[in-house]
Amino acid sequence: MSFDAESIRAQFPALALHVRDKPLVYLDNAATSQKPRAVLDAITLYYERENSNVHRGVHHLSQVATLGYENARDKVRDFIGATAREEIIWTRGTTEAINLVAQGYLRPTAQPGDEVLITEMEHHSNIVPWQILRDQCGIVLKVAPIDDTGTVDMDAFRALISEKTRLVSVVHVSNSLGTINPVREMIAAAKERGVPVLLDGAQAVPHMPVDVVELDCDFYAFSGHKVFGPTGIGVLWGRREILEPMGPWQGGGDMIKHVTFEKTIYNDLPYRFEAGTPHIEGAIGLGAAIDWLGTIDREAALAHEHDLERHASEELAKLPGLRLIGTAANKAAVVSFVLAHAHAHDVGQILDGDGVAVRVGHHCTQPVMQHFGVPATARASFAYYNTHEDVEALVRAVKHVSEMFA
Ligand code: 7TS
Repeated sequence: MSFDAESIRAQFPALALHVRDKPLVYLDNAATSQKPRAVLDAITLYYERENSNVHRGVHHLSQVATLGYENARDKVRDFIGATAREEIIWTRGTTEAINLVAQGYLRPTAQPGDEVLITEMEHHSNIVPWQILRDQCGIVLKVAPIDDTGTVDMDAFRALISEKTRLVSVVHVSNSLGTINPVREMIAAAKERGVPVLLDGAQAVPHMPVDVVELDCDFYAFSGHKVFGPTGIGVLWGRREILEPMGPWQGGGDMIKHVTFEKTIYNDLPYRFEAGTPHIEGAIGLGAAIDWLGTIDREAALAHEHDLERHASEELAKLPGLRLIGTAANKAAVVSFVLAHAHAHDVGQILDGDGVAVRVGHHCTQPVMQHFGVPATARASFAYYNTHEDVEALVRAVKHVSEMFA
């Protein structure tokens, strides 16, 4: 049975917009996805009928809000195959989740010379937190190189794991290249040396089913807004044995059991890492997004995205002066490219005039741009609701740019 992207599209109000008098062709899903009606309705319902602060409230509304908020945590647990709700920590997004690991897990025990291994294709949010730790504690950042297709050199990766490696932190799917990393192989290599692994799943979770137990990683981070949920909410999953001995990283309400001026007793998991009033409607909205994902055939949706990626890559590669950036054998639905005679920003602007929304720039992966010797790329990134007509509109618009700059 073929996948019915049209029936999915119909559930996303923003996809019916017109931009500059043209029907919107939304191909910026790696930056953020659009939201289905089910998510918008859940957020509206929350504010209309359930709005209250969570935890410690005896009144009705607070109990309803707490229930919705904590139910969403259970949905996330099931969504990523975790075994315990205590392992699901709400964060602002992937960025905050990685910073929590850097500051909450590694910093308290980091010694000068301890190593963190990443890859050359990381998003800045999986580079800079370790550089901050380097300035704070003298850790050493090791970087596994990529080749010219955007594939990690696995021999180099293995060779970079040493007795000083404290953590391997790698992106599951690259946002600027689309590369799907061989994370099972990477995790096995780290585990052989007893090294824990953090996966940045920001671009994996929106496309493929993820099971953290099956993956055998130790931390997994993702953002709600890239997986059809709201902005400002994300998740850090951590193995309970690792989280349990960790001290808090931020202090405030909710993360405590008892406070006196002399001594404070910190709360249990997961609340110990969730100081302050949380993003209640964000959690509820993400829970609704997970429910919504449960209504679609994700295997078929993933196959559909692969078709779109292949279609776009094949047609774009035919255009004179166009160079695809990121041609790994195993790729998600992200197509980055540069044109010989037009800067990426001009490409983005002209495409916008044709109603086609792509992202242009370094995509918060400046080392990737340095590797390929380009300042920026134009990037089309697909979601389940995109269609082959969207691909054709993209190709037409890029041809239009080529003609203008020929
Ligand atoms: N990791 C990866 C692989 C990402 O793609 C992003 C965001 C992040 C981490 C950070 O996520 P956040 O939700 O905390 O900001 N990537 C992009 C992008 O490609 N264009 O805009 C944001």
